Amino acid sequence: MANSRYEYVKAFERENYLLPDTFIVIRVDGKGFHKFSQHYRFDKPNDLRALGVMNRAALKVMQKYSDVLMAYGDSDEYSFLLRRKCELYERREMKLCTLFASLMSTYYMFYWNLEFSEKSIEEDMVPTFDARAVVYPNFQVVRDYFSWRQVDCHINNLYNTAFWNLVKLGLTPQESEQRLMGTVSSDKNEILFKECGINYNNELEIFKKGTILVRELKDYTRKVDLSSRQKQREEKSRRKAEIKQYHVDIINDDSWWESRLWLNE
Ligand SMILES: Nc1nc2c(ncn2[C@@H]2O[C@H](COP(=O)(O)OP(=O)(O)O)[C@@H](O)[C@H]2O)c(=O)[nH]1
Ligand SMILES: [Mg+2]
Repeated sequence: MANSRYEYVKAFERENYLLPDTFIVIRVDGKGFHKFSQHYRFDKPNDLRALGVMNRAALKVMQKYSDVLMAYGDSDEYSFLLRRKCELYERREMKLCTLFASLMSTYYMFYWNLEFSEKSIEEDMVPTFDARAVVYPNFQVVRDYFSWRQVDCHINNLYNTAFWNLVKLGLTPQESEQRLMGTVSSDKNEILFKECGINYNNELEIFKKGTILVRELKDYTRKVDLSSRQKQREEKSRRKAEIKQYHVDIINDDSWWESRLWLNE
């Protein structure tokens, strides 16, 4: 194949190398999960087992790539944080995005069939995910990024919880939508409490907060100018580190972040 007269076509290829020394976040999102969730009859507003499938797939991706230090997911999306010095695939955007999207799709399918053996995936309704990569210049923006996703989870979940509970009370979807139009958070809490007899605080944390996966490095201390031996050792400890799962508020909890300074690396 080498040096054939056709090889000039290679010169048309383009590659985007993500900016060095910046935090990379790759977000995957299920394609058409509105339909997918209807087809496979997800519980409303949240299907705990389907969320479990998402979490297992994301965990598997994290186990595969030690450069992923944390991930956050809710509904049909997951965001993966890659460390600043990550050199995976020379930081080639297309490689990373296509890989994360296809891994999520195949692992999702795999764990779905384990979890839901009574309704395995049909060929005309397969789970697929897209992916995008964004680079962030400092850790404050990274924190704000995850806050943005968690706020989104909260807003959607409060709305969906109120919506489906009104429907359960006998309202049509249209009436339920009307009832919630123009309401703020406190109104929705009150509707849930007074009309549906539900205290939103008692809803599952995984629904309200989403899921945080963290690679927990033990005995971490910040070091500068690592030798290549030290870098190898760090890489090894990242690979061996336990990945823990949380459903907590990461928006306002400074100490949560401060006790995980390696995320900052
Ligand atoms: N019933 C139900 N639906 C879900 C659940 N998780 C995700 N979905 C659906 O998936 C959609 C995901 O949102 P989005 O990505 O914007 O829509 P998409 O373009 O259809 O994938 C939601 O709007 C819901 O319709 C769940 O746990 N239960
Ligand atoms: Mg989607």
